[in-house]
Amino acid sequence: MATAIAHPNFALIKYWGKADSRLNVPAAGSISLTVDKLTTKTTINFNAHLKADAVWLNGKQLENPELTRLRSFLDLIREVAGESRRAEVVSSNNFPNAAGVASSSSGFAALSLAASSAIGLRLTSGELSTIARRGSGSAARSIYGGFVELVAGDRADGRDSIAKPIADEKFWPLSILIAITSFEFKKTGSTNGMNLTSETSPYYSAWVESTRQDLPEMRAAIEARNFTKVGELMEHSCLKMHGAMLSARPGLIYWNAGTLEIIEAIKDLRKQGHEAYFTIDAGPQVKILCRDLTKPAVLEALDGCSKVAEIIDAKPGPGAFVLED
Ligand code: 2P0
Repeated sequence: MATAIAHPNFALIKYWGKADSRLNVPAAGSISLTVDKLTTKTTINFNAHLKADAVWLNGKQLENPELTRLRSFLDLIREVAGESRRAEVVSSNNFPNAAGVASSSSGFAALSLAASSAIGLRLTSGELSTIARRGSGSAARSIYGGFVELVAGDRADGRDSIAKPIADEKFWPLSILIAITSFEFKKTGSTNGMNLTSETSPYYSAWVESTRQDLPEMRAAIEARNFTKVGELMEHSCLKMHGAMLSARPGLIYWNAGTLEIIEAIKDLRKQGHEAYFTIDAGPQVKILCRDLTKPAVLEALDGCSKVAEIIDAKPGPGAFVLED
């Protein structure tokens, strides 16, 4: 039995598309920032008397299709460890699931760590990230804290598609404000959404190719703590990804009216000299990056947005860790 904690991350350079669906290898690398306030806590108990894996998420027993996805993932870990026992998994998040707040990133990171630790697998963080990636691409990045790159790799077996730390959570204590505009479940999950985009968007190859070029620029901007460059590149990657989503057939629209209201508010703030940047994932929530100095102005601007339901006031957070008794 073991319990692990992981925090979700949001991408500064986005991942949206796979080179290999079976091995869950991304078509291009991505760069993220792990978030401190949001937490997934997962306990796993392998038990020889169990006939099948059972999973509870936020107090509710998981059913298909999510249960099948979780069982296949546990099969993968069992295969690596030579383990045959089934498991009971109890997991809880302190934030909304499946609404673009990256619950799968912390979910599969915490599960990978808890499961490997319960079985007694001794893995490096890099090895753990490749296992987490098989559950969910973004989960590989949540193994580490702070700024993290998921490298696409070029091996056919996907083993070099691994997360690597760029700078830890203390390197640059920026403010992260997450504006929640809806608590509804998203209608198209990320895996289906990215497959639809790669199969039907005429912009997809340009999206992948240009993302590869964005990666070294973002890495350098983070290392130089160049906030303007990080913010501009982050917004560009976000809008470019949503452009590819919009151009799928049928078009994928993850935004709502509240999302657009916030985008306008952030752009207005910049015109007034307050430097803040937005990014949006596969959902309607908006993540805003700013320096502490600018946080009061951003909070005031969000206060003036009629469709903001909740604001999460966060900082860069640590990587996944095992909770000792
Ligand atoms: C990201 N997202 O880089 C991008 C931006 C959402 C939009 O990674 O299919 O749940 O499980 O590997 O990791 C969400 O995708 O996808 C995601 P799968 P995942 O954060």
